[in-house]
Order: sequence, then C-alpha cells, then structure tokens
Amino acid sequence: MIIDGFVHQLPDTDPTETEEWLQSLDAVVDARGKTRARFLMSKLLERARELQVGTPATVSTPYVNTIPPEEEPWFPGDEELERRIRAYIRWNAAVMVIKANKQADGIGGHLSTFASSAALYDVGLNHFFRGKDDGLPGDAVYIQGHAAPGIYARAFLEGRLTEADLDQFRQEVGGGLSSYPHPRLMPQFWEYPTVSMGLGPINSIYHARFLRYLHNRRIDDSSGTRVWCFLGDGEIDEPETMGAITLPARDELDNLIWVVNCNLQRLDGPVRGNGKIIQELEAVFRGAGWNVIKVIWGSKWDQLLAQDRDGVLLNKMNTTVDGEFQRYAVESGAFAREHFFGPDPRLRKMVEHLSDEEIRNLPRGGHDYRKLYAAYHAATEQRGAPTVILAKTIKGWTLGPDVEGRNATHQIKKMTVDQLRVLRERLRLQDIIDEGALGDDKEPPYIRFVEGSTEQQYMLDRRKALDGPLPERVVRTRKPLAMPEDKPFDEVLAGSGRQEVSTTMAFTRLLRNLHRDPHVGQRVVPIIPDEARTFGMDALFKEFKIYAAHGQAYTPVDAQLLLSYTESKDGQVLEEGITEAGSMASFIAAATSYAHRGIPMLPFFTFYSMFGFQRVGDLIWSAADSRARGFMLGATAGRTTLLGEGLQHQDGHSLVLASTVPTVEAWDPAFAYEMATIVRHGIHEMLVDERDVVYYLTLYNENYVMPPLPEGAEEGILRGLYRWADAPEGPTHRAAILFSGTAQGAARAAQAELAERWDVGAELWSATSYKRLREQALSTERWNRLHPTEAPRTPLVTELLAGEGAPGAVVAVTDFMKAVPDQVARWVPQPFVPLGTDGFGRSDTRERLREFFEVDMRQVVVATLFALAQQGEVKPETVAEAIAHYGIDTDRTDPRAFDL
Ligand SMILES: Cc1ncc(C[n+]2csc(CCOP(=O)(O)OP(=O)(O)O)c2C)c(N)n1
Ligand SMILES: [Mg+2]
Repeated sequence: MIIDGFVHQLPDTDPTETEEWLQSLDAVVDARGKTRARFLMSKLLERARELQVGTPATVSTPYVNTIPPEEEPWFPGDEELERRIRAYIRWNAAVMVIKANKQADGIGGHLSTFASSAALYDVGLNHFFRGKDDGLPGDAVYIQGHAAPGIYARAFLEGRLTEADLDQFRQEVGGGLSSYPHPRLMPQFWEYPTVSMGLGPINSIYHARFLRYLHNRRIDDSSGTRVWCFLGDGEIDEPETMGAITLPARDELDNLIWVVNCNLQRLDGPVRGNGKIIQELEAVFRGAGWNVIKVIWGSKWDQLLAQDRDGVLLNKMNTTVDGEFQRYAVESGAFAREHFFGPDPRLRKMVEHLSDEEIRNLPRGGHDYRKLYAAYHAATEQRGAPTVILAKTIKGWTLGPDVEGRNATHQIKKMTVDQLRVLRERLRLQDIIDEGALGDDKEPPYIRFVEGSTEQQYMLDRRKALDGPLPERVVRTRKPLAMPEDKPFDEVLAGSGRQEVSTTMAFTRLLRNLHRDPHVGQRVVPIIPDEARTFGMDALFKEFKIYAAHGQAYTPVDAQLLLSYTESKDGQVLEEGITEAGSMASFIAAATSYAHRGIPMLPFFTFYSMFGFQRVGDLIWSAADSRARGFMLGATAGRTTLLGEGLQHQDGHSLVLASTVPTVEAWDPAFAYEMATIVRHGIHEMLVDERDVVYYLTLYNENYVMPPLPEGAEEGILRGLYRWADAPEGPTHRAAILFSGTAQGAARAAQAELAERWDVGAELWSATSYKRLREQALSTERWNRLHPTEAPRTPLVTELLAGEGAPGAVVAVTDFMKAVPDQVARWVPQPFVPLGTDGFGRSDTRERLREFFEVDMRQVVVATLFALAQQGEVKPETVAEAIAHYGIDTDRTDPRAFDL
C-alpha cells in the first residue's frame, strides 16, 4: 500500500538505518499490539513537531481533548460563583421564553440552544471578550442567533434590561426585544446579525480579514480586537459556513476564533448520527490550516483516561458514533454502564466506583468551564493561524430529561410546572425560588441578585475589568471622513466629448478619481470578485494595488506592462477571487466599519450584475440588517446589453430583486453624469446624513457619447425621473417615452422616427430609479388614505407626467423586466405601456437581442402609437400600419415563453 508516494521517489541514503526503524515498529506491533504502536507513532510525531522536522500535519487525532489536563492553565475565576451566576442566567433565559409563549401563544423562541452553550458564552464574557468602555472598539462577537434569550438574560442581571423588557421578548412591534440579533431592530444592543445559518461564520472571516486590512494599510491599529464567532454544528452544513475557511489560514488570521457548539443535533435530529461531527470538522479545519482545539470531555473523564492502560476507553470513544452518544444523553447512567462501558470487562471495571447518577453526569467538555477556559486561553495565545474550538455539549443541558438531547428539543418553548421544578433543582436554586412561586396558575418568576451581593459584584466586576458590557452597539466616530472634493466628479459630469464610452468606464474613472481625492482617497475600498478585466477595471490594479496579507512574493508575468498585476501588503483593492459571497461579506465588514470601528469607509463592490442579488441575496439582506453603508455596482447589466454570454449571464431582474430590500436604493443610470450625481449623493447620505443605506447602481458595457450634466438636472436625477428632452415642435400628437440605462438608445431613435414618420412629438424622460418613485408614491397614497378629509396629495410621478399640458400616452423602455417600470404604472393616469426584457436571456448580438425581446426602436414606436390609440388620439389602423411597415412578425412566440 502506498500512502506517501513521495518516499518511493526519493533516494534512501541509508537503507540499513531505515530497515532498523521499520523492524522496531514491526516488533512493537507484534509484542505490544497496535494501540501501543499508535501511541509511539503519535509520540514520535509530537517530537518531530517540537524539533521542527516539518512532517506533514495529521488531520485527525483520537476522540479526546486536544489540551491535556497537565497543560490546562490555572483558572483565574471563582468556579462556584460563576456556576451560580450561570444558574440565574439559565433560569431567566428559560422563563423569558416560556412567558413569551404564554402571553403570545405561538410567538416562538428557543430554550435548548442557549442551554447547551451557556458555559461557552459565560467563560468568554467573564474572562475574554473585551467591551468598548475604554473608547476602543473591543472584540467583535458573533452570537448564535438562537442563543439570544441567554444573552438577554445576562443583560438583565447586569441591569441593562428590565423585567418589562424580558416580558416583551419577540414582541418587536411594540419595541420589544428582538427575536434574534438584529442591529436594525435593536441598534444599541446587537452588532452582528447571525440567525440566517452560515452568514455569521462567513461574515466573521471577512471581518477578521478586514481588520488586518485596516491595520496593514495603517488606517487603524486593530491589533486589540479579536473576532469570536459562535456557531452550531448543524450550521456547518451551510456552504457559506465552510466555503471560505481557507482564507483565514492563508492570511494567518490569528485574530479569528470560532467556537462550534457541537451538541450533535440540529433542528430535526442528529447532525451526523452515523458519524462523528467533531472528528469530521477536526480533519477539515486542520486540513485548511486552522489551529483546532477539541473540548470533548469534562474533567471527570480525565481520571478515567489516565487509567486507560489498554486503550479500551479510547477505542470506545473513537468508535462510538454521534447517534449513539446522543442516546447516552437521554438514557440513564445504568444504560451507559451497560452499553458504553459494559461490553468490555476492563471498561466496566473502570467505572465500578461510580454510581449510575455519577455516570450520567460525567459532563461533556463544553459544560466544563475549566476546559473551556483552557481552550479560549490557548486560542488567544495562538499565533499565525485562526483557531476553531469544537466543544461537545448536550442540547437542552439542565432543562431536564424531557428536553435534553431529544430530537424535538430545538423547538421546545414551553415547560410544565414539574419541568420547572426539575430545572430549579438542577440549577440548585431551591433557596432562591420558593416552591410556592411555581404553579399552573402562576407566572414563573425572574430572579435577580440581591443588590450588592457577591454574585452581582463579581459579575459586574468581570465586565468592568473587560471594558464594559457586551454585546453593545456604539456608533462613535473615531476617525471622521469628510466629503470628497468636486474634482473627482467634475471630469465625469462634463461628459465624454466625442468619445464613446460606457457607464462602466465612466465609473472606473470616477473610482480612480476618488482614490486620488485628499479626503476620501484612503478610505475607498474597491471590492471585486475576479471580474475586473471584464469591467475594464484592471487598470486600477497598479495604482490602487491589490491587498495581499503577505505582499507579492513573485514577479508577475505582466511586470513589464504599465498596468501589471500588483499585490501589496498595503494594497487597496480587495480582489476576492471567485466568491460573490465572500465579496459580500467583505462589503459588509467595510460598510459597517463606521460602527464597529468608528471609521467610516467607502466600499464599492462591483460584480457581474447577474451574480449579485440572485446569488447572494441573503447576504444583502443581512447587510441591510447590519445597517451597512456602501455602494454595490451591478456591472454588465441588462438582458440585451451584455451581448454574447447567454441565459445564465444576462441580468434583467436584479432591479426587481433590489426593489425588495428596504434599505437598498436602486438606480439605473443611462449616462455617466447621472451615475456620478447618484454616487456623490450616496456618499453625502452615508457620510453627512448618516443614513444606513446601500446604493445599488447598474453599470452597462455599451459605448456611446456621454453628454454633459444638463443645467439643473441633479434634483430630477435624484428623485428618480426627469425630462431629458422636450418633444420636437411640429407634430400633432404628444407622447412621453421613459427610458433607463441603455434603453436610451431605442428611446432616442424612436423619438426621431415618431416625429419624422408618424406625426408624434415624444418627450424623453430618464427614469433613474423606479424604486424611489414607487416609494414616494406609496408614501403619498398612504398619507391620503389616513387623512381622508384633507386635500389629497399627488404622487410625484403623477405630477411629473400628468400635469398641465401632459402628453397623451406614456411608454417605458428598459433593459430589465417590465416589472421594473410597472412599479409606477398605477400612478400614471395616461395609457402606460412598459417594454422590457422578460424571459430567459440568450446569447446574440445586441441588435438581434433587442429585436427578440421587443425593446428596439421599432417596438418603441409601435408601443407609442398603440398607447395613443388607447387614448383615441390615433387610429388602430395606424398602429397596424406601423407594424407592417417595420415588418414585425405578429405571430411570433412571446419571448417570455419557456415551454416551447
Ligand atoms: C439559512 C437557514 N436555514 C434554516 C434555518 C432554520 N434553523 C434555525 S436553527 C436550525 C438548527 C440549528 O442547528 P445547529 O446549527 O446545530 O444549532 P444548535 O441550536 O444545535 O446549537 C435551523 C435549521 C435558519 N435559521 N437559517
Ligand atoms: Mg447543534
């Protein structure tokens, strides 16, 4: 069997010596058995590592704690006091969920996640996580969403929340505590939304990397901050969780620590019933270059392991699958004695001295705070690699036999009085909670420490020593950012002269100019997922340089070119490689830096528009929850503008998806000056008005002459619609054509054609944001509905299009789906005909695509005549005449059809 093929390819410089070593091993296996041989091999590997021989790392170790008892550091806390504090927290966490469900049946909440992870948080909060009271940002802690009740329960004991607050858990409409970590709903409390599985983990990775970026670029000293991320073992199955784990190892992010709560269960049942999740994760993370610390067994197992001379206990640990371990969590001590220890007489003997109850309570490592303390301590001492702590726990721990380890435990949110009694005993709270306080007709009480009690003082002192409470969201600008000068914008606003350019090219120019701006230059963060060349943004590589944690260790193949691929430790571009999810996580880190660091940044995340909203929509939603401020640019936008490529590439709907995110301002500029006006306004909103908004702009790759900013057009651009050209004088009929993005070409051509051939004078309007128009109209409509006796207000879009001397019909043309202009259809009183690119995209020339999707000049002309015919302004025959004139095939299949 060839395992290490390489040794066969290298010369053996001393075969006799090699043979001696091999024979020694054979002899050990023969005489002492494989267990002993394994032990010796492990010892050899350990020594080799100490001697820095450079042997390849093994990816898995036996199913025991990584840190041996003799290497556990002294535990600086008061164990008994901490246990008692935790009992109070556990009790209150359970009571708040139970009460919430009594008051508002079906409101939900979770008992078991926190019950399994209480010690994981407490050890961190008592000994490691730094707050912000010293004026610095402290640590960033991503808390498992379903553990929120425990975090509130602690904040209550610390005096940060009241009983009334706890009673309002999940009743968010009245301002109650949010179900999960939502900065949007509790902006002074939560910092990082986590509850959509997998997003917390990936965000934490890019957060840690962003801190290094700030540090290496000398924008901020981030060496005092660690990023801690708590996640579930079930959450591990999300691609977002595991998809980026090689990055922190590559970048040596020793400021990142993950704590995986391995309770072996997820929502429906076991995470790996037939396998071992901890072993699987150890191998994956070690393979990826992480420092892995397994915390599997509590201290009481140490004595048993120390007696395990034949390796039978170890063997049993190694070979028992998780499904079986979960069973031991729900069964009695006698059952474990029989089935775990029982079959082997040597094992059975090992636990002879323990009662059934003692066997049942042999705790798992994740409930043992000495073990956890040792793990956290080692993680914080680790240099040059991120750490993952795999802590084995029991889901629902302490909540009693009806809840602990049960498959249904995740969703249990009610407890009977008897179950509460068991909990009270398990937590040793009989002296605090009166028997009389529990009863079917009673609300279970919250409990507090006596004012000035040792417990209260201890708890508060610990947080004081660690610089204040956590979690806490504070927006405290440490390094302000002023608006850029006019100069970066002027060039773009002036138009392109006779040169034909695209809005993408203009944006690249603007980005370069902003980079040179004395105010914001340093804080611009261009983020690109391996697509810069597609967008013509590779020109920025040389000037901005690409961020690389270790600089550039090679001479790039294009070194001799003016625009070479330049990496640098203080590079500015985050060239993320092919990961829109990772780029989005980077974006969130930069876009929330104003809050978590007090340092506003200006992220510009430019991506293939097709691979944005539909690919990473949930991360965008999480950016909104995080109160992100930044720019997202969907380049290669439009279903007909991106010629070639095809169905999987051509985006005609990102604007529809963008319209669903409350904080996203969605823009579809046609001209460079519109784009620049919008970007400048966005920067103003983010930096000066301090609005938590994300600006989404489409960028196209079609070249045409960019006109200069028309006098006074800013206001119209920013409200979402403005008249771009008057109707030509002369024709009898009047219409309006609204265009967005590259549809300006068809609209302008149609205007000329209509005047020349069909006696229609069409005015042209640029619709820069239907979303904005719709939001405004909805507000007006709502105001009217709620103020029925007052003079009704007119939505802006109605006022603009249907005022005095209004055109007889309105046609809207877009390179996106008709649903985009349809957003305002309800408020356009004239006949309104949207033309758009519904259906699957396909590869062809622009011209043929526009013909195919019926958004070319001819279709705009026909649609305009049709709309006028609706109004009785022209005859239906005239429309038919136009159709015939342009040779439009009226029997062709609708381009929306997919079931051909
Ligand atoms: C993306 C996503 N899918 C599904 C859910 C629903 N959900 C909430 S918790 C949960 C199980 C979590 O299990 P695990 O990660 O092991 O956490 P534990 O509670 O066991 O600590 C699921 C499926 C979700 N919140 N997010
Ligand atoms: Mg779990």
